[in-house]
Amino acid sequence: MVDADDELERGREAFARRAWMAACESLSHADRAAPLAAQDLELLATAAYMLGRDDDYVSGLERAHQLHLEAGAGLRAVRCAFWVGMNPVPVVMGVVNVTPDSFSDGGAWLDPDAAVAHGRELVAQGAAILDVGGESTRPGADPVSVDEELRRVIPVLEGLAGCGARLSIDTSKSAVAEAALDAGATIVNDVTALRGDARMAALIAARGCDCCLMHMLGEPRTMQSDPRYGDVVDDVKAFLAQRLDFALAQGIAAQRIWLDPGIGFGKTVDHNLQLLARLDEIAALGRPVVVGTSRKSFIGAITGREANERVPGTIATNVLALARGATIFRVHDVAATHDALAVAAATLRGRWAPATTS
Ligand code: HH2
Repeated sequence: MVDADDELERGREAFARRAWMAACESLSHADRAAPLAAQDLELLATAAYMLGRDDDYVSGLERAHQLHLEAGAGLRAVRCAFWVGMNPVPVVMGVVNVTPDSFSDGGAWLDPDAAVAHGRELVAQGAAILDVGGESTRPGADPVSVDEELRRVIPVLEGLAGCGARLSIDTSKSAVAEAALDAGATIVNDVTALRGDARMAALIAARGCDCCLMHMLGEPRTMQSDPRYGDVVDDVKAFLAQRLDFALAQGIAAQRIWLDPGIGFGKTVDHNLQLLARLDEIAALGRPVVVGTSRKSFIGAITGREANERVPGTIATNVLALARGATIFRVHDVAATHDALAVAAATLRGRWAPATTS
């Protein structure tokens, strides 16, 4: 005897399968039919996934991602990118400050041998980039001459050759950037976003290296005295869009440009938090986003912790930044951040790969 419940169940399954198939057909024909909204594409891609049609799944989500980006819907674009594996593995940029006065580790790595050993240790902990700097940007820091900056950073860059990570030079001076590129750096991290030195853009264009363009209100010496914005996220986004256009006009290739909201650079605690909460709007500019929250004072303001006790706060901000589309994470505490980001990225994707380092 046929069980009526079984038959009903089989009928429902067949109906559901036909519905999914029809949805997948629409996905395949979406180019020819009326354009689909991004959220419809997401649904159709889900249908394709359930039927094991991997190509339709990927192409549907890629198109949804693009439409979300065009509509400025950063968080939705980020979500599609994670599902389809378009979001690259998070990249940890370890900080190597060769300075006497950096806000959290000033003087610790002023000796070149100590700085090189520290950099190599950060690579062993998971840093894919080392950001070497010879001038502190903390509020009130004294300016450093070109000669002094060169004396600090060049031996360290030379000593880090072959360390297994890409080398970045954290400078606003084209003469320092040029010597650093000659010494093996392939990234210029310019906290003035090409506004500090008129020769910087042409140098980066000519050398074809990567560059990070960061937002800063005012200049380091005075930037924390009463910073004001209309809407901080809108203002920072407009600034970065304008600097991106400038860099492109100067001949720097789009794929060489990274953007950074400049956490702590002319921002109150609230400004920093709003930028992190709405980081997906910066990611919607379509370029890799760098974030530098590491040990910064807004974490101290919230937790009451000293700079060297701000690792948990740093991790919290970086994990949330990852979920909002950031890809490069500039930190002092590499081992802990690397592990947190690896687990967070695997969770966002719903997939993982075994660690290659112990
Ligand atoms: N923050 C600092 C320095 N450089 N570069 C980018 N792209 N983004 C940042 O957020 C950023 C940066 C400040 O941190 P630190 O280097 O540790 O301090 P100091 O400037 O005092 O050396």
